[in-house]
Amino acid sequence: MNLEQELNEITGRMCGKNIAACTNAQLYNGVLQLVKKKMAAVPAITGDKKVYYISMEFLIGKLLSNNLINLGLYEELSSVLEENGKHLSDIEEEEPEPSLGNGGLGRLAACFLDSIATLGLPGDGIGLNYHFGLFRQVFEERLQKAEKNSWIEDYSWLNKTGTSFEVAFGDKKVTSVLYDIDVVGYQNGVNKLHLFDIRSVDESLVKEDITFDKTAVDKNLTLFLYPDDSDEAGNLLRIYQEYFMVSNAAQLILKEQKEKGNDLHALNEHVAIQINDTHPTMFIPELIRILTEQEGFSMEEAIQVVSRTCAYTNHTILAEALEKWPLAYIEKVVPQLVPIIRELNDRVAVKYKDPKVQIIDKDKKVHMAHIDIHYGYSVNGVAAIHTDILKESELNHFYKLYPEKFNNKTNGITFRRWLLSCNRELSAFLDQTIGEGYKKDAAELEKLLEKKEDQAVLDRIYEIKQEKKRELVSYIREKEGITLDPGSIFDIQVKRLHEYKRQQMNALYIIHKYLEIKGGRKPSAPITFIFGAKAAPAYVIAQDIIHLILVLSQIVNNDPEVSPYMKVVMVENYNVSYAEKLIPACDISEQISLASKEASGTGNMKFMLNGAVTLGTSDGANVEIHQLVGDDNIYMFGEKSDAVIAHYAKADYVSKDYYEKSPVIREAVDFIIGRQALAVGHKENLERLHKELLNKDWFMTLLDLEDYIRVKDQAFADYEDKQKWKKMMLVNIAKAGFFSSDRTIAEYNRDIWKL
Ligand code: 26Q
Repeated sequence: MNLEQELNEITGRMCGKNIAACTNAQLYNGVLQLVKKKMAAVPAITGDKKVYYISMEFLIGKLLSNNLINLGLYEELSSVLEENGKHLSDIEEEEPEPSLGNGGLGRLAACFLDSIATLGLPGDGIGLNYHFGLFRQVFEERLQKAEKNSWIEDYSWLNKTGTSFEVAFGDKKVTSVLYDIDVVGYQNGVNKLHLFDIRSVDESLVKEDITFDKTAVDKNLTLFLYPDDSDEAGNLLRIYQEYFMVSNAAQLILKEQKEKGNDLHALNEHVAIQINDTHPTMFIPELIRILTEQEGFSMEEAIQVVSRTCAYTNHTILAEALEKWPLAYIEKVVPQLVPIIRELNDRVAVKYKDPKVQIIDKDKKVHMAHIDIHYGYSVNGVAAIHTDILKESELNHFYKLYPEKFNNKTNGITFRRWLLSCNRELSAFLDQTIGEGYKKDAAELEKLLEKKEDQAVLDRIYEIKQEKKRELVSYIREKEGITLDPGSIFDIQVKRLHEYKRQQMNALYIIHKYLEIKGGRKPSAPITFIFGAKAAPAYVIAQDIIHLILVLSQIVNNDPEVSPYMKVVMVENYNVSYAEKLIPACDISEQISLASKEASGTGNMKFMLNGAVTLGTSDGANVEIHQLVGDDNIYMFGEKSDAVIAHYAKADYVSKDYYEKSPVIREAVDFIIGRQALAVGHKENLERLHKELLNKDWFMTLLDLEDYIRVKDQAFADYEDKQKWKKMMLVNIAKAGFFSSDRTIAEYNRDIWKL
């Protein structure tokens, strides 16, 4: 049977129609079944040693297009559909997007699974099967509202496994149910993403406004993913979720190892466990507990083998984001772990007196990262500067104890999704221009540098950008009801809303530009400012920043004097699918975090790969992008991380001084509570934000604002030199190879997992 016959057979069985007669929704279900069948026929990746990547988040995005590419079926299926009057792109729109992650950390886990399979390494993901995942964002009265986002339909990528375990909490027992999603490598075999659910889950617990009874843990445990600032009541539920995940993970891993006949005393020879930030840290005491209570290990033996098996990745240096749970919470949720955690703490206390490295502090809080560092064999940061800061300041007291454990693994992104799938025009052009080798060895993208003087190549890269901008314009017109000019410069900042990422600084630039145009100084080319960002529901100032951006959008777009020169859009419900449309259409990539605060960033890499030029601070992976492309192909500004760290140490940053010194800053900041803004926005939100910027500004927006304005204006002016811009685009694409997650995973394997 050929592909067309196979698909006709499936749709006939599912809905009694052939391909041509199906609706797009019916056809999506048919194609889903077809692809799942094809994946089931691909051999599993096997080997003597296997990595388990444990994570509370796997932000996998839609899977259809990626799986087709990795199976080598994209073109063939696309033609089959065309011949039947259907379009693969329409079918892709039918797929619901699972939102099983907050942002960078979750998306990284998904890119890693793709690369692990593509490199043919045995490695599975282990996480939770949230029914609603992260909330869906809608705007009402220029404020964010959260709605539930259900993604599990009758047909989905989830496969039932029949595996289930018992998990005991202090006050109840639950039974888990395991679902698997196949992860197929590019021209390679299949690994699994294991997602655990509770058998007694009850979706009807959730009310219209997405509130639910937080104490009914046996019904709610897998309903939602916690946004990164859960409230008091949510904290206990978060601990239930974390323990549920790691207890299932430990049971699954031991079951698989026993089935293979491996000796658990030599677990580290057959298994590597990667702990994705501190969220799965309780895996360590849980595995020790099971080995000692059920497998006849002595405490010493269990600690030894676990310490040789577990490795920890740190994704943040924000002190407030490091997990510290009151021992009393853990006692309430999982009393059986408390003696183990105390034992781990006592062993540390005997060896080291420094209070900074203890596991349980004087306030009886458990520092999760400290468990990972003492009882894991590897600690890695996610970009060169981030790892340096961990070693030299944030975790310096640990680095002095265990210098050999610390290592850097600069993040990466899967090129299958972030180039081949989201920008088929560019990847097809690269195929013709430098051959297809870059798909397996991303470093080959550098071959493009040989074409730097080739006018036809430069023109085509620019033309593809225009094409992607036109596509985005029609998508935004349809989704947001806003009409944009594809001839304008597309300046894009998309990422979670956080003060350290400084969306508010971008907003202040927009105010500045608006006032300039009102004053008669028109920009040389029209500019479109695009934002996309979800804010954690309890993060008040983040909500206010969204409000300000939506207010600006209203003011700017409706001002006939200004709107021919600039437009502002904040897209609703920014997610992976939206990113796939926005990133290929971007001219200027905004990466403007306060230096030292963004561990890496991965959006920066996606933009670069698609030919955008970065406007950024010396932070996270921007530093490495800068080194790769050189001064002439990036716009850097702002204080360096040393200076920022010194400001914090001396507590000498006073935002009001910057406000008072600079009329430009003052004018922009005061616009927030000016007549025009208050006519459109809410007084409470705008005044709170204004006050925050003037009296606190913890992430030093005003420190860098003037330099930001200067360098951003330069970038916009340079855009007018088309030839220069095209060359910058080319260099950025050519140098992006380093940021393939295939390179990152090869390094994890070489230095940490040793599969
Ligand atoms: C913690 C406790 C309770 C509830 C939630 C959380 C929580 C959840 C998510 C804490 C942090 C996160 C997410 C962190 C994150 O996405 N970090 C990003 O990781 C990326 C991948 O390494 C980096 O590129 C980014 O720089 C980093 O911000």
